[in-house]
Amino acid sequence: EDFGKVKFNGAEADQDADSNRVDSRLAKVVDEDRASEHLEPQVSAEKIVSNQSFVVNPMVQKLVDDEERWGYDKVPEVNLTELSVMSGPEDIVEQQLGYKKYEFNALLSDRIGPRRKIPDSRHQLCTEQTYADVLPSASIIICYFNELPSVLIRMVNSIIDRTPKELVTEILLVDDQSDADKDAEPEVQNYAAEHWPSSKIRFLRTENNEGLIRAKMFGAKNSVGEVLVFLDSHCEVNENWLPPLLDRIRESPSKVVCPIIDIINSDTFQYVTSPVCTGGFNWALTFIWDYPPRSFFNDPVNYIKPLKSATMAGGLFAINRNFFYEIGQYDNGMDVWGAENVEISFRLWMCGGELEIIPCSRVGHIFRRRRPYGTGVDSMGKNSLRTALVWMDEYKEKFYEQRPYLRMKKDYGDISEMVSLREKLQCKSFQWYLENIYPKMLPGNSPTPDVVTQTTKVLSKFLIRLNGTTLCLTGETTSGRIVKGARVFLEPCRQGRREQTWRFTEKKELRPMGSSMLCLDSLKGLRLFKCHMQGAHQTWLTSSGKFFNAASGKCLTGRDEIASLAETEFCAISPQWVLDPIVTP
Ligand code: UD2
Ligand code: MN
Repeated sequence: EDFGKVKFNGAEADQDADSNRVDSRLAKVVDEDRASEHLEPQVSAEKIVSNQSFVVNPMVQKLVDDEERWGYDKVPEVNLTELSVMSGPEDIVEQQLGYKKYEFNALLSDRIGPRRKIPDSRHQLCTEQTYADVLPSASIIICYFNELPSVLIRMVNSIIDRTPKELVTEILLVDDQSDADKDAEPEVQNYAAEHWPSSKIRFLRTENNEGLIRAKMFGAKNSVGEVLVFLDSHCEVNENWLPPLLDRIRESPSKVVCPIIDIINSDTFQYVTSPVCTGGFNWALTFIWDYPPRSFFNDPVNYIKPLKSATMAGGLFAINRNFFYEIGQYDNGMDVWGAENVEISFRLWMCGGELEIIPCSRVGHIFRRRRPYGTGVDSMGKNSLRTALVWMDEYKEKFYEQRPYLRMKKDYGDISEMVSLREKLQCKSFQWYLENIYPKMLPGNSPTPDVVTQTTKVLSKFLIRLNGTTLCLTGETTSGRIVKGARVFLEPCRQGRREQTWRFTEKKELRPMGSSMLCLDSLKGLRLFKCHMQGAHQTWLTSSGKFFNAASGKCLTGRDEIASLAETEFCAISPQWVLDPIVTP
C-alpha cells in the first residue's frame, strides 16, 4: 500500500508537514493504547452512578434574549508567533499551570481570545458543491468536563460565525459536572449573557460527572432538533461545515456522517489541515486512521466524495434524532471515556445504518496527549470489553489475544440490555461486518501484521551531552537494567555506560544500548517505552543542537545538575546538546 505524499488542496503537501499530520493522528492512537495499557491492571474503582438523575441547570433562564445577534463580520486574524512570546518568568509559570490544568497551551488560547480566522481547509472542489435549499435543522451538543473557558467560547463563536443561523436549532453546552476549580460554566455564561442569543444557546448540567458517553445521551434527551450534531468541547468549525452533513442525512436518515477532523496543535494552536482518511480499528479495539493509497486521489473527485468508514473517531458526528434512538443511542453501561465510538460504529453497520466521512465538512479539534480526567479508572478496558462481548461473536477471541488480562475481568457490568437490543434490531453478524465493511481485518487479509516488528537499522551511536556541561542523557536502571517506563536523567558522562549510549535508528528513534526494544518517548513526560515503529512521540529530529519531537511539538531539555530529570519543553527555551562519539577502548 502506498501511504506516501497525499495531494492536497491542489498542492503537493510537503513530506514533513504531511508526516506531522499523520504523526499527530497516530499520537492519538498510541495515546489511547497507552492509556489503557497503563490503566488496565489497576482495580477499577467503579463509579456509583445514578442513571436518570440529571437536572437541567436553572441558570439558563437568566440570559437575555437577542434573536438578532448571529455571526460577526470582522473575525480577526491572529498572529500566533507574536502571541506565543513569553515576556518573563511569570508568563512561563502561567503557561506551565495552564498545561497542568488542561493539557494544552491554555495561556495561548486565552491570548487568542474569543474569535479568530482559520484557514479554509476544504478542497477547492467543495466550494462548487451545492446542497438542498431546505435542510433539517440541528441541535449541536457539546459535552465538556474541565474545559478551558476561552476554548469553549471560541468554539461557539466559530459555530455562530460559520453556520447558517436557520440550520441551528440550538447549541447545548452540557457541563458534565466539572471539578469546581476547572468549571468553565460561570465564565462562559457571563460571556453568553452579553454576546450570544439566549434563544439558541442553552446551558445544561449533569448532576454527577457521568463520563462523556452518558453526558452525550443526557444532551440528546434534552435537545429538540431533527438532527443531533455532537462535538467535543475544544473544536473550531470551518467554513460551511454543517450543510454537507445535513444534506447527506436529508437524503438518507440512516446515514451517520462525520466531518474530517483537522488538527489544532495543542501547543501552538496552529490549525493544520488533515488528509482525507477514514476510520478503522485493530483487534485491541483501538481506533485507527486508514489513509487511502495515493492512487485513490488520481481522480480529484475522491477528495470531496463521501467515504464509507468502518468506524468513527467518536467526537464529531451528525445523526438523525429518530435514528439515534432507533438504534439504541449509546451503551448506557459505559463509563468516563473510550470505545463507545467503536461500539456505535459496529452497531450502526450491523443494524442497518451507514457511516460516512464527508470531506467537504471540516472541523478542527485539539488532540491532547493526556486527558485532564479519568486517571485510575480503566474505563477504556471495561468499555472495549463490553463492545467485544456484545458485538464481536467468535472474533472476541482476537480481542482477548490482544488484551489477555481482560479475560479475567468480570466487573464489566450488565450487558444483557445491549444483547437484547442486538436481537431486537436483528443485527447482522460480525463476520458480515468484516466481509462487507472492513475486509482488511479478515483472517489472511491483513496487510499490517498484528504484531509490529520492532527492529530497524541503526544509523549511528553516541553519547548525548548537555552543551557546555559534562552531563549526559542517562536511562534509569532498575537492578542494572532499563525497564519499560524508565525515566531519563542527567548523569556525568562516562564512555561505555550502556544506559548512556544511544542508538539513532532509521526510524529516527533513540534507543539505549542493551535495551534495544525501548525508545525515547515524549508521550508521558520523557520516558522509555516499547518501540512501536509508528513515529509520533518516538521520532526525534535533530536541528541546531536540539532534539525536536513533532508529535509533542517540544524539544529535549535538561539542566546542569547531577541526577536531574530530563524532560521536554518548548524548543524556544530548550538547551542544545552535543553528540559525543563512542570511543572504543
Ligand atoms: C476521542 C473523541 C471523543 C470520544 C473518545 C472516546 C474525537 C475528536 N474525540 O477522544 O469524543 O469519542 O475518543 O471515548 O473524536 N467529557 C465529558 N465528561 C467526562 C469526560 C470528558 O463530558 O467525564 C468530554 C470532554 O470534555 C470532551 C469530550 O467529552 O469534550 C471528549 O473527550 P476527550 O476530548 O478527552 O476525548 P478525545 O478527543 O481524546
Ligand atoms: Mn477531544
